[in-house]
Amino acid sequence: MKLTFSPASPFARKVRIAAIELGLIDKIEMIPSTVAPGTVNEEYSKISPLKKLPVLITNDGDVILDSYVIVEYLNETAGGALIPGYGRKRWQVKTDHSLIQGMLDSMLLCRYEKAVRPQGLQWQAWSDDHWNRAWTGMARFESRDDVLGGPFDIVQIGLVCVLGYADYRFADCGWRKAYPKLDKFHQKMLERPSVNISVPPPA
Ligand SMILES: N[C@@H](CCC(=O)N[C@@H](CS)C(=O)NCC(=O)O)C(=O)O
Repeated sequence: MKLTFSPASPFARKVRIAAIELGLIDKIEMIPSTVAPGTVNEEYSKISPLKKLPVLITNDGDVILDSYVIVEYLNETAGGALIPGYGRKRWQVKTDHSLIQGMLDSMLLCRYEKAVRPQGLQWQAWSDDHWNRAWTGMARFESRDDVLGGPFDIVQIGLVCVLGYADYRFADCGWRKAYPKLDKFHQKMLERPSVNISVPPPA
């Protein structure tokens, strides 16, 4: 299998953590890839018209996207327990993960607004609104003892990617002070080699 990724991507980090935990990491060739919003990037668009990473290419040559679907594929391949297979718990995990996915999307939009959009075209209220979505999402998980102390699954993995991305791109946002339970959770998660090894490198 092949995975397009960048060390900075929280979505790719989610897949990398899952692959390590599922014992599949050695079966995946990592393909460092560059995505550049606002550019044509024809080469990457041959892999996926959405021009987003990560993308998994299976041994049969099938292309799998996005990060949730890739984790689901790896989980099924390994017979893992990162996503419950049925019942109420399954829909709760999928919904919690959707919230995390939306938080990451919003954080990325904030990042692109500053780093990619030309000055003068930037829209502060829009950026503030997206940051607020991520921030209030963190507040939601701060009160979710069942997630913070629950089984290791795609929600815990996704949450650690949110917090790692906050450290990486929004270092001054003060999430640790605002959300002490998330801080404790994050510290505990960093004890896992899969989480520790995938921390984004200094920018
Ligand atoms: N829903 C996608 C989101 C992936 C995503 O937004 N990846 C970012 C990198 S962290 C990207 O490729 N951005 C390029 C772009 O939006 O043009 C997933 O879960 O895989």
